[in-house]
Amino acid sequence: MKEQLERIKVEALRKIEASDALEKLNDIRVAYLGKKGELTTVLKNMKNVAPEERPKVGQMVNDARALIEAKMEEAKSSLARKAREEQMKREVIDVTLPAKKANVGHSHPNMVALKEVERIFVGMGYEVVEGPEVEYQDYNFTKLNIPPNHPARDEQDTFFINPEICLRSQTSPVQARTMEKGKLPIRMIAPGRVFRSDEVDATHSPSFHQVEGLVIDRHITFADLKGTLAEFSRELFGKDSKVKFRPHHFPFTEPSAEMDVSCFKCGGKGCRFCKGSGWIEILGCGMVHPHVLEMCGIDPEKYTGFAFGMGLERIALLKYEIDDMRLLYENDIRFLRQF
Ligand code: 2NL
Repeated sequence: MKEQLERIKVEALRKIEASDALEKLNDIRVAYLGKKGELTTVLKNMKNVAPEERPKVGQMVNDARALIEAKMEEAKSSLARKAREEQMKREVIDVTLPAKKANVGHSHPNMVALKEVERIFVGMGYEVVEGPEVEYQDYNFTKLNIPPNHPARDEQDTFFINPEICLRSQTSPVQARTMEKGKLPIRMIAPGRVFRSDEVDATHSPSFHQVEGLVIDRHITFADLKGTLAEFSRELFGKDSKVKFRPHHFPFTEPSAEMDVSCFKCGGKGCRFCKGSGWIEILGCGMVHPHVLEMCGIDPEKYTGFAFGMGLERIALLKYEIDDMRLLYENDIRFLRQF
């Protein structure tokens, strides 16, 4: 009996020592201490032991059980500790590593250019006004003195939603709406997206952006227009920038002109950038047609005004020396980050 107990004890302790996983320890517990385990079997066989020996053997069984249990607990906590240490090694965090940068994107060149244009006009006391991209023909054309059979209304140029409603082909309807409100004087710019049925190429897109401007007050003359737009050019392209006006025609202004700025690359001598002319066309402008004032509820006998319009993409391409408008719509962050 004694030898059997000793053998069980030694064997159990050896197995505990050798076990490298919690599940194995559990198997050992079942094999030795469980209901049908070896130590339990010894107790069950107590009837074969001489009565006077029984307390002593009982004591030995209990001692063996206590020892095995203690070793088992020890092995268990040592295994748990090892497991935790390994986990810590695996999941180590190096707090000295540089942080991952958030991918924050970049302002679009159109918006960089628009902020600059807005800064200049706001500095001269203008308000920035926005309006709907889907417009009534009435605001997009009629009130701007573009008569019903004018080619600009043609399906080829304008996207129609239905016979009365279209995608605005210019931001002028925003000015028409502002004039109609009747609060004078007006000093405003209207930036925004406009739509024309154009094929995509290096200088055209069916959706692009405009900034139009409008000033209405008593005694506004073409001199105010020239002075304002010359100052705008000096702010945008540098203080040595010169402007010139060429007669032109728009239905909504009379007289009308296109304005060129002296080439800011060559100073006007002529280079590849200005195609040798020394001048770069940047906007259209004119004195608001009396008919337009009338249709928008303003008395042309009392008030006059000037207006202008420019393509924002054109300004961005010029200012940042980008040679293809399509680059502006790809939104490749490596491209955008340059501006
Ligand atoms: C261009 C020319 C222009 C206007 C836009 C305007 C607006 C009202 C009344 C009168 Cl409400 N005129 N806008 C005037 C002249 C030229 O744009 O080449 N834009 C890209």
